[in-house]
Amino acid sequence: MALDEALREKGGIWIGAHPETGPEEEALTDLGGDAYRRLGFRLSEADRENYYLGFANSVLWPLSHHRTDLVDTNRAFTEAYARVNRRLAQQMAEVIAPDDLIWVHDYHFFPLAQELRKLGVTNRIGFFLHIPFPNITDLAVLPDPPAFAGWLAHYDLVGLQTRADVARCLEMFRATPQAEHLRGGTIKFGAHEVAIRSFPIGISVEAFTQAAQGGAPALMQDGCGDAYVIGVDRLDYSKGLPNRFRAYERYLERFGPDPRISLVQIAPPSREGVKAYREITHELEHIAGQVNGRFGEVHWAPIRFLHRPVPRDEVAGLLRGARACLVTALADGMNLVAKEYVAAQAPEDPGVLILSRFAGAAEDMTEALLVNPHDCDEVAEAIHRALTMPLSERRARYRACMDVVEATDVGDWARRFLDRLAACPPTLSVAGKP
Ligand code: GDG
Repeated sequence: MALDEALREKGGIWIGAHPETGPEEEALTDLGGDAYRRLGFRLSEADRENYYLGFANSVLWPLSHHRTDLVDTNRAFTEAYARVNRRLAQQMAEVIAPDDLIWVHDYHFFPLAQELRKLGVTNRIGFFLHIPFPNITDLAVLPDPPAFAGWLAHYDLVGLQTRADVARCLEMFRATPQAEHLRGGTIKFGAHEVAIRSFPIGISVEAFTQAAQGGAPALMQDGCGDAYVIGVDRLDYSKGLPNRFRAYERYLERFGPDPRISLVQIAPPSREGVKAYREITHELEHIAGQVNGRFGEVHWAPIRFLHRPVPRDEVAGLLRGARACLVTALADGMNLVAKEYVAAQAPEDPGVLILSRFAGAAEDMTEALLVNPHDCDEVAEAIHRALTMPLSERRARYRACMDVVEATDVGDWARRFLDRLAACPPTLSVAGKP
Protein backbone atom coordinates (compact mmCIF):
# COMPACT_ATOMS: atom_id res chain seq x y z
CA MET A 1 0.00 0.00 0.00
CA ALA A 2 2.72 2.47 1.09
CA LEU A 3 4.77 1.68 -2.00
CA ASP A 4 1.99 1.30 -4.51
CA GLU A 5 1.82 5.06 -5.14
CA ALA A 6 5.60 5.36 -5.63
CA LEU A 7 5.70 2.39 -8.02
CA ARG A 8 2.79 3.74 -10.05
CA GLU A 9 4.52 7.10 -10.29
CA LYS A 10 8.09 6.00 -11.00
CA GLY A 11 7.62 2.49 -12.40
CA GLY A 12 9.70 -0.45 -11.23
CA ILE A 13 9.34 -4.00 -9.99
CA TRP A 14 7.74 -5.06 -6.70
CA ILE A 15 9.19 -8.26 -5.28
CA GLY A 16 7.53 -9.99 -2.33
CA ALA A 17 6.65 -13.36 -0.88
CA HIS A 18 4.43 -15.50 -3.09
CA PRO A 19 1.00 -15.78 -1.41
CA GLU A 20 1.27 -19.58 -1.32
CA THR A 21 4.01 -21.83 -0.02
CA GLY A 22 5.33 -24.51 -2.36
CA PRO A 23 8.47 -26.19 -3.63
CA GLU A 24 11.42 -23.80 -4.20
CA GLU A 25 11.52 -22.39 -7.70
CA GLU A 26 14.52 -21.38 -9.79
CA ALA A 27 13.24 -17.95 -10.68
CA LEU A 28 10.82 -15.35 -9.32
CA THR A 29 7.22 -15.96 -10.43
CA ASP A 30 5.18 -13.36 -12.27
CA LEU A 31 2.20 -12.32 -10.10
CA GLY A 32 0.63 -10.04 -12.72
CA GLY A 33 -0.12 -6.36 -12.08
CA ASP A 34 -1.33 -3.50 -14.23
CA ALA A 35 0.83 -0.44 -13.56
CA TYR A 36 4.09 -2.23 -12.65
CA ARG A 37 5.56 -5.76 -12.54
CA ARG A 38 4.97 -7.85 -9.43
CA LEU A 39 7.22 -10.83 -8.80
CA GLY A 40 6.85 -13.42 -6.07
CA PHE A 41 9.47 -15.61 -4.42
CA ARG A 42 8.18 -18.90 -3.16
CA LEU A 43 8.79 -20.07 0.40
CA SER A 44 8.60 -23.76 1.17
CA GLU A 45 6.45 -24.86 4.11
CA ALA A 46 9.69 -25.40 6.12
CA ASP A 47 10.88 -21.87 5.23
CA ARG A 48 7.59 -20.41 6.40
CA GLU A 49 8.10 -22.14 9.76
CA ASN A 50 11.82 -21.52 10.20
CA TYR A 51 12.44 -18.30 8.30
CA TYR A 52 9.17 -16.33 8.59
CA LEU A 53 7.55 -17.54 11.83
CA GLY A 54 10.99 -18.58 13.13
CA PHE A 55 13.94 -16.20 12.75
CA ALA A 56 11.92 -13.17 11.59
CA ASN A 57 9.03 -13.37 14.05
CA SER A 58 10.40 -15.40 16.96
CA VAL A 59 13.88 -13.81 17.08
CA LEU A 60 14.08 -10.42 15.34
CA TRP A 61 10.56 -9.20 16.21
CA PRO A 62 10.72 -9.87 20.00
CA LEU A 63 14.34 -8.66 20.09
CA SER A 64 13.37 -5.32 18.50
CA HIS A 65 10.36 -4.91 20.79
CA HIS A 66 12.37 -5.41 24.01
CA ARG A 67 11.02 -8.93 24.62
CA THR A 68 14.23 -10.94 24.65
CA ASP A 69 12.41 -13.32 27.06
CA LEU A 70 10.36 -14.45 24.03
CA VAL A 71 13.33 -14.96 21.69
CA ASP A 72 13.45 -18.55 20.47
CA THR A 73 17.02 -19.44 19.54
CA ASN A 74 17.02 -22.38 17.20
CA ARG A 75 19.74 -23.33 14.71
CA ALA A 76 17.16 -24.22 12.03
CA PHE A 77 15.79 -20.64 12.23
CA THR A 78 19.24 -19.09 11.81
CA GLU A 79 20.11 -21.33 8.89
CA ALA A 80 16.79 -20.68 7.11
CA TYR A 81 17.16 -16.88 7.50
CA ALA A 82 20.61 -16.91 5.88
CA ARG A 83 19.54 -19.32 3.13
CA VAL A 84 16.31 -17.51 2.16
CA ASN A 85 18.13 -14.16 1.91
CA ARG A 86 20.91 -15.74 -0.17
CA ARG A 87 18.42 -17.38 -2.54
CA LEU A 88 16.38 -14.19 -2.88
CA ALA A 89 19.55 -12.22 -3.71
CA GLN A 90 20.40 -14.72 -6.46
CA GLN A 91 16.92 -14.45 -7.94
CA MET A 92 16.92 -10.65 -7.72
CA ALA A 93 20.32 -10.40 -9.38
CA GLU A 94 18.72 -11.95 -12.49
CA VAL A 95 16.14 -9.16 -12.87
CA ILE A 96 18.00 -6.02 -11.71
CA ALA A 97 19.03 -3.49 -14.38
CA PRO A 98 22.30 -1.52 -13.89
CA ASP A 99 20.70 1.79 -12.84
CA ASP A 100 17.85 0.43 -10.74
CA LEU A 101 17.47 1.74 -7.21
CA ILE A 102 16.82 -1.17 -4.86
CA TRP A 103 14.65 -0.50 -1.81
CA VAL A 104 14.52 -3.29 0.77
CA HIS A 105 11.83 -3.30 3.48
CA ASP A 106 12.00 -4.60 6.99
CA TYR A 107 13.60 -7.09 9.32
CA HIS A 108 12.92 -10.13 7.15
CA PHE A 109 15.73 -8.96 4.84
CA PHE A 110 18.53 -7.41 6.91
CA PRO A 111 21.30 -9.42 5.11
CA LEU A 112 19.97 -8.87 1.58
CA ALA A 113 22.39 -6.08 0.59
CA GLN A 114 25.36 -8.08 1.81
CA GLU A 115 24.21 -11.05 -0.27
CA LEU A 116 23.63 -8.86 -3.34
CA ARG A 117 27.09 -7.28 -2.96
CA LYS A 118 28.64 -10.77 -2.86
CA LEU A 119 27.07 -11.32 -6.28
CA GLY A 120 28.71 -8.15 -7.60
CA VAL A 121 25.64 -5.87 -7.44
CA THR A 122 26.82 -2.24 -7.21
CA ASN A 123 23.39 -0.59 -7.49
CA ARG A 124 22.33 1.84 -4.81
CA ILE A 125 20.51 -0.18 -2.15
CA GLY A 126 18.33 1.40 0.54
CA PHE A 127 16.76 -0.25 3.55
CA PHE A 128 13.78 0.86 5.63
CA LEU A 129 13.10 -0.66 9.03
CA HIS A 130 9.41 -0.44 10.00
CA ILE A 131 9.93 -1.60 13.59
CA PRO A 132 12.04 -0.10 16.41
CA PHE A 133 15.82 -0.32 16.10
CA PRO A 134 16.90 -2.80 18.80
CA ASN A 135 18.66 -1.77 21.99
CA ILE A 136 22.29 -2.70 21.52
CA THR A 137 22.42 -4.77 24.70
CA ASP A 138 19.53 -6.88 23.36
CA LEU A 139 21.50 -7.69 20.18
CA ALA A 140 23.54 -10.08 22.33
CA VAL A 141 20.74 -12.67 21.99
CA LEU A 142 21.53 -13.04 18.27
CA PRO A 143 23.56 -16.12 17.31
CA ASP A 144 26.29 -13.86 15.85
CA PRO A 145 25.81 -10.33 17.28
CA PRO A 146 28.65 -8.57 15.34
CA ALA A 147 27.13 -9.77 12.05
CA PHE A 148 24.19 -7.41 12.57
CA ALA A 149 26.23 -4.23 11.97
CA GLY A 150 27.75 -5.90 8.88
CA TRP A 151 24.28 -6.58 7.45
CA LEU A 152 23.36 -2.88 7.67
CA ALA A 153 26.75 -1.59 6.52
CA HIS A 154 26.26 -2.95 2.99
CA TYR A 155 23.32 -0.63 2.28
CA ASP A 156 23.85 2.91 0.99
CA LEU A 157 20.98 4.36 3.00
CA VAL A 158 19.34 2.96 6.13
CA GLY A 159 16.00 4.63 6.95
CA LEU A 160 14.55 4.37 10.44
CA GLN A 161 11.25 5.58 11.88
CA THR A 162 12.48 8.08 14.48
CA ARG A 163 15.43 10.16 15.62
CA ALA A 164 15.64 7.91 18.69
CA ASP A 165 16.04 4.89 16.38
CA VAL A 166 18.85 6.67 14.51
CA ALA A 167 20.59 7.39 17.83
CA ARG A 168 20.40 3.68 18.80
CA CYS A 169 21.72 2.58 15.40
CA LEU A 170 24.66 5.00 15.60
CA GLU A 171 25.36 3.79 19.13
CA MET A 172 25.66 0.27 17.74
CA PHE A 173 28.10 1.42 15.04
CA ARG A 174 30.07 3.31 17.67
CA ALA A 175 30.65 -0.02 19.40
CA THR A 176 31.70 -1.71 16.12
CA PRO A 177 35.49 -1.70 15.57
CA GLN A 178 35.36 -1.67 11.72
CA ALA A 179 32.99 1.32 11.65
CA GLU A 180 34.28 4.87 11.36
CA HIS A 181 31.92 7.81 12.02
CA LEU A 182 31.89 10.48 9.34
CA ARG A 183 29.93 13.75 9.60
CA GLY A 184 26.25 13.62 10.43
CA GLY A 185 24.86 10.14 10.58
CA THR A 186 27.16 8.59 7.98
CA ILE A 187 29.30 5.55 8.73
CA LYS A 188 32.34 4.31 6.83
CA PHE A 189 32.67 0.55 6.95
CA GLY A 190 35.70 -0.66 5.00
CA ALA A 191 35.57 1.24 1.70
CA HIS A 192 31.78 1.64 1.83
CA GLU A 193 29.67 4.46 3.26
CA VAL A 194 26.18 4.09 4.68
CA ALA A 195 23.93 6.99 5.70
CA ILE A 196 21.58 6.47 8.67
CA ARG A 197 18.55 8.80 8.64
CA SER A 198 15.05 9.01 10.08
CA PHE A 199 12.09 8.90 7.67
CA PRO A 200 8.94 8.80 9.81
CA ILE A 201 6.32 6.89 7.82
CA GLY A 202 2.75 8.11 7.43
CA ILE A 203 -0.53 7.27 5.74
CA SER A 204 -2.21 8.24 2.52
CA VAL A 205 -4.00 11.16 4.17
CA GLU A 206 -6.52 12.13 1.52
CA ALA A 207 -7.57 8.54 0.81
CA PHE A 208 -8.04 7.77 4.49
CA THR A 209 -9.94 10.97 5.25
CA GLN A 210 -12.27 10.18 2.38
CA ALA A 211 -12.79 6.58 3.47
CA ALA A 212 -13.70 7.81 6.97
CA GLN A 213 -16.39 10.13 5.70
CA GLY A 214 -18.78 7.21 5.29
CA GLY A 215 -19.08 7.41 9.10
CA ALA A 216 -19.55 4.60 11.62
CA PRO A 217 -20.90 1.52 9.83
CA ALA A 218 -23.90 -0.70 10.57
CA LEU A 219 -21.73 -2.48 13.15
CA MET A 220 -22.34 0.40 15.57
CA GLN A 221 -25.95 1.13 14.84
CA ASP A 222 -27.57 -1.60 16.84
CA GLY A 223 -27.46 -1.93 20.59
CA CYS A 224 -24.38 0.19 21.25
CA GLY A 225 -24.35 3.25 23.50
CA ASP A 226 -23.93 6.80 22.24
CA ALA A 227 -20.20 7.02 22.61
CA TYR A 228 -17.21 4.75 22.38
CA VAL A 229 -13.47 4.72 22.75
CA ILE A 230 -11.64 2.69 20.10
CA GLY A 231 -8.54 0.55 19.70
CA VAL A 232 -7.44 -1.02 16.37
CA ASP A 233 -4.40 -3.29 16.41
CA ARG A 234 -3.09 -6.50 14.93
CA LEU A 235 -3.28 -8.85 17.88
CA ASP A 236 0.36 -8.60 18.92
CA TYR A 237 2.00 -8.59 22.35
CA SER A 238 3.87 -5.38 21.44
CA LYS A 239 0.59 -3.43 21.15
CA GLY A 240 -0.11 -3.44 24.90
CA LEU A 241 -3.65 -4.80 24.74
CA PRO A 242 -3.85 -6.50 28.17
CA ASN A 243 -2.65 -3.30 29.87
CA ARG A 244 -5.21 -1.34 27.80
CA PHE A 245 -8.07 -3.58 28.98
CA ARG A 246 -6.81 -3.33 32.59
CA ALA A 247 -6.59 0.46 32.25
CA TYR A 248 -10.16 0.52 30.97
CA GLU A 249 -11.19 -1.55 33.98
CA ARG A 250 -9.44 1.01 36.20
CA TYR A 251 -11.33 3.79 34.41
CA LEU A 252 -14.62 2.02 35.17
CA GLU A 253 -13.59 1.54 38.82
CA ARG A 254 -12.51 5.12 39.34
CA PHE A 255 -14.96 7.10 37.25
CA GLY A 256 -17.95 4.74 37.38
CA PRO A 257 -19.49 2.58 34.63
CA ASP A 258 -21.63 4.52 32.17
CA PRO A 259 -23.76 2.34 29.86
CA ARG A 260 -23.62 5.08 27.21
CA ILE A 261 -19.87 4.46 26.71
CA SER A 262 -17.96 1.34 25.60
CA LEU A 263 -14.47 0.37 24.53
CA VAL A 264 -14.54 -1.08 20.99
CA GLN A 265 -11.40 -3.11 20.35
CA ILE A 266 -10.71 -4.48 16.85
CA ALA A 267 -7.83 -6.95 16.96
CA PRO A 268 -7.54 -9.26 13.95
CA PRO A 269 -5.51 -12.44 14.48
CA SER A 270 -1.84 -12.33 13.60
CA ARG A 271 1.02 -14.92 13.43
CA GLU A 272 -1.00 -17.58 15.18
CA GLY A 273 1.70 -20.13 14.39
CA VAL A 274 3.77 -18.52 17.19
CA LYS A 275 2.94 -19.57 20.77
CA ALA A 276 3.25 -16.08 22.31
CA TYR A 277 0.49 -14.84 19.97
CA ARG A 278 -1.88 -17.67 20.90
CA GLU A 279 -1.26 -17.01 24.57
CA ILE A 280 -2.02 -13.31 24.39
CA THR A 281 -5.32 -14.03 22.62
CA HIS A 282 -6.43 -16.21 25.57
CA GLU A 283 -5.29 -13.56 28.03
CA LEU A 284 -7.36 -10.88 26.31
CA GLU A 285 -10.46 -13.04 26.08
CA HIS A 286 -10.06 -13.71 29.79
CA ILE A 287 -9.72 -10.03 30.79
CA ALA A 288 -12.58 -8.88 28.55
CA GLY A 289 -14.79 -11.61 30.04
CA GLN A 290 -13.83 -10.59 33.58
CA VAL A 291 -14.46 -6.88 33.01
CA ASN A 292 -17.75 -7.48 31.21
CA GLY A 293 -18.86 -9.91 33.91
CA ARG A 294 -18.01 -7.40 36.62
CA PHE A 295 -19.38 -4.17 35.14
CA GLY A 296 -21.69 -5.20 32.27
CA GLU A 297 -25.48 -5.02 32.18
CA VAL A 298 -27.90 -7.28 30.37
CA HIS A 299 -28.06 -4.69 27.56
CA TRP A 300 -24.46 -3.41 27.70
CA ALA A 301 -20.91 -4.79 27.54
CA PRO A 302 -18.20 -2.28 28.53
CA ILE A 303 -15.59 -3.97 26.29
CA ARG A 304 -16.55 -5.04 22.77
CA PHE A 305 -13.70 -7.21 21.56
CA LEU A 306 -13.71 -8.15 17.86
CA HIS A 307 -11.06 -10.77 17.21
CA ARG A 308 -11.39 -10.72 13.41
CA PRO A 309 -10.46 -8.41 10.54
CA VAL A 310 -12.90 -5.61 9.71
CA PRO A 311 -13.02 -4.07 6.17
CA ARG A 312 -10.87 -0.96 5.81
CA ASP A 313 -13.73 1.47 5.14
CA GLU A 314 -15.52 0.23 8.25
CA VAL A 315 -12.35 0.71 10.30
CA ALA A 316 -12.06 4.26 8.93
CA GLY A 317 -15.72 5.01 9.72
CA LEU A 318 -15.43 3.54 13.21
CA LEU A 319 -12.33 5.65 13.90
CA ARG A 320 -14.20 8.77 12.85
CA GLY A 321 -17.10 8.02 15.19
CA ALA A 322 -14.94 7.35 18.27
CA ARG A 323 -14.65 10.01 20.99
CA ALA A 324 -11.13 8.83 21.78
CA CYS A 325 -8.59 6.37 20.40
CA LEU A 326 -6.30 4.29 22.61
CA VAL A 327 -2.84 3.48 21.27
CA THR A 328 -1.05 1.89 24.23
CA ALA A 329 1.80 0.02 22.54
CA LEU A 330 4.68 -1.06 24.78
CA ALA A 331 7.00 -0.67 21.78
CA ASP A 332 6.08 0.31 18.21
CA GLY A 333 8.07 1.50 15.20
CA MET A 334 5.56 4.23 14.32
CA ASN A 335 1.90 3.11 14.74
CA LEU A 336 -0.20 4.10 11.77
CA VAL A 337 -3.49 3.78 13.64
CA ALA A 338 -2.55 6.92 15.60
CA LYS A 339 -2.26 8.82 12.29
CA GLU A 340 -5.36 7.19 10.79
CA TYR A 341 -7.45 8.18 13.81
CA VAL A 342 -6.44 11.83 13.51
CA ALA A 343 -6.99 11.85 9.72
CA ALA A 344 -10.46 10.32 10.22
CA GLN A 345 -11.72 13.07 12.56
CA ALA A 346 -14.28 15.75 11.72
CA PRO A 347 -12.26 19.00 12.19
CA GLU A 348 -15.20 20.84 13.75
CA ASP A 349 -15.78 18.21 16.46
CA PRO A 350 -12.71 15.97 16.71
CA GLY A 351 -12.02 13.13 19.15
CA VAL A 352 -8.87 12.80 21.24
CA LEU A 353 -5.84 10.58 20.60
CA ILE A 354 -4.36 8.87 23.67
CA LEU A 355 -0.89 7.80 22.63
CA SER A 356 1.80 5.67 24.25
CA ARG A 357 5.16 7.37 24.72
CA PHE A 358 6.69 4.15 23.40
CA ALA A 359 5.14 4.42 19.93
CA GLY A 360 7.35 6.08 17.31
CA ALA A 361 4.40 8.39 16.51
CA ALA A 362 4.82 10.06 19.92
CA GLU A 363 8.15 11.62 18.87
CA ASP A 364 6.33 14.18 16.72
CA MET A 365 2.66 13.94 17.78
CA THR A 366 3.36 15.65 21.06
CA GLU A 367 -0.12 17.23 21.29
CA ALA A 368 -1.82 13.86 21.66
CA LEU A 369 -2.48 12.87 25.29
CA LEU A 370 0.83 11.08 25.84
CA VAL A 371 0.76 8.27 28.39
CA ASN A 372 2.91 5.61 29.98
CA PRO A 373 0.99 2.47 28.93
CA HIS A 374 2.30 0.50 31.93
CA ASP A 375 0.54 2.89 34.30
CA CYS A 376 -3.17 1.91 34.44
CA ASP A 377 -4.08 4.96 36.52
CA GLU A 378 -2.46 7.37 34.09
CA VAL A 379 -4.27 5.77 31.14
CA ALA A 380 -7.59 5.73 33.07
CA GLU A 381 -7.18 9.44 33.83
CA ALA A 382 -6.36 10.16 30.16
CA ILE A 383 -9.58 8.37 29.09
CA HIS A 384 -11.58 10.50 31.53
CA ARG A 385 -9.80 13.64 30.40
CA ALA A 386 -10.42 12.84 26.72
CA LEU A 387 -14.12 12.21 27.29
CA THR A 388 -14.59 15.46 29.20
CA MET A 389 -12.22 17.70 27.20
CA PRO A 390 -13.63 21.08 26.06
CA LEU A 391 -14.17 21.48 22.33
CA SER A 392 -11.58 24.28 21.99
CA GLU A 393 -8.82 22.08 23.44
CA ARG A 394 -9.88 19.10 21.30
CA ARG A 395 -9.68 21.28 18.19
CA ALA A 396 -6.26 22.70 19.08
CA ARG A 397 -4.81 19.24 19.78
CA TYR A 398 -6.38 17.83 16.61
CA ARG A 399 -4.88 20.65 14.48
CA ALA A 400 -1.38 20.12 15.90
CA CYS A 401 -1.58 16.34 15.37
CA MET A 402 -3.04 16.75 11.88
CA ASP A 403 -0.09 18.98 10.92
CA VAL A 404 2.20 16.04 11.70
CA VAL A 405 -0.02 13.59 9.81
CA GLU A 406 0.00 15.85 6.74
CA ALA A 407 3.76 16.45 6.92
CA THR A 408 4.45 12.70 6.85
CA ASP A 409 2.04 11.68 4.07
CA VAL A 410 3.22 8.33 2.73
CA GLY A 411 3.58 9.53 -0.88
CA ASP A 412 6.03 12.25 0.18
CA TRP A 413 7.74 9.81 2.53
CA ALA A 414 8.52 7.43 -0.36
CA ARG A 415 9.67 10.30 -2.60
CA ARG A 416 11.97 11.67 0.10
CA PHE A 417 13.54 8.27 0.70
CA LEU A 418 14.09 7.52 -2.99
CA ASP A 419 15.51 11.00 -3.72
CA ARG A 420 17.95 10.62 -0.83
CA LEU A 421 18.92 7.13 -2.03
CA ALA A 422 19.51 8.37 -5.58
CA ALA A 423 21.83 11.06 -4.17
CA CYS A 424 24.08 8.52 -2.37
CA PRO A 425 27.61 8.26 -3.80
CA PRO A 426 27.93 5.29 -6.18
CA THR A 427 29.37 2.00 -4.99
CA LEU A 428 32.20 1.51 -7.49
CA SER A 429 33.19 -2.00 -6.60
CA VAL A 430 32.28 -4.62 -4.05
CA ALA A 431 34.34 -7.03 -1.98
CA GLY A 432 35.91 -9.69 -4.18
CA LYS A 433 34.80 -7.97 -7.43
CA PRO A 434 36.64 -5.49 -9.65
C1 GDG B 1 4.46 -2.15 11.29
C2 GDG B 1 5.09 -1.57 12.57
C3 GDG B 1 4.65 0.73 11.70
C4 GDG B 1 -5.61 -3.22 11.84
N1 GDG B 1 -6.69 -4.00 12.03
C5 GDG B 1 -7.39 -3.96 10.88
C6 GDG B 1 -6.72 -3.14 9.98
N2 GDG B 1 -5.61 -2.70 10.59
C7 GDG B 1 -4.65 -1.78 9.96
C8 GDG B 1 -4.58 -0.45 10.64
C9 GDG B 1 -3.21 0.04 10.18
C10 GDG B 1 -2.41 -1.26 10.09
O1 GDG B 1 -3.36 -2.34 10.05
C11 GDG B 1 -1.54 -1.48 11.32
O2 GDG B 1 -0.45 -0.62 11.22
P1 GDG B 1 0.43 -0.26 12.49
O3 GDG B 1 1.37 0.81 12.09
O4 GDG B 1 -0.47 0.15 13.59
O5 GDG B 1 1.14 -1.59 12.96
P2 GDG B 1 1.94 -2.88 12.31
O6 GDG B 1 1.02 -3.75 11.56
O7 GDG B 1 2.59 -3.53 13.47
O8 GDG B 1 3.02 -2.25 11.32
C12 GDG B 1 4.49 -0.22 12.90
C13 GDG B 1 4.14 0.08 10.42
O9 GDG B 1 4.76 -1.20 10.21
C14 GDG B 1 4.44 0.95 9.19
O10 GDG B 1 5.79 1.24 9.07
O11 GDG B 1 3.90 1.90 11.95
O12 GDG B 1 5.14 0.34 14.03
O13 GDG B 1 4.93 -2.48 13.66
O14 GDG B 1 -3.27 0.59 8.91
O15 GDG B 1 -5.66 0.35 10.24
N3 GDG B 1 -7.16 -2.89 8.73
C15 GDG B 1 -8.32 -3.48 8.35
N4 GDG B 1 -9.02 -4.31 9.18
C16 GDG B 1 -8.61 -4.58 10.45
O16 GDG B 1 -9.27 -5.32 11.17
N5 GDG B 1 -8.79 -3.26 7.13
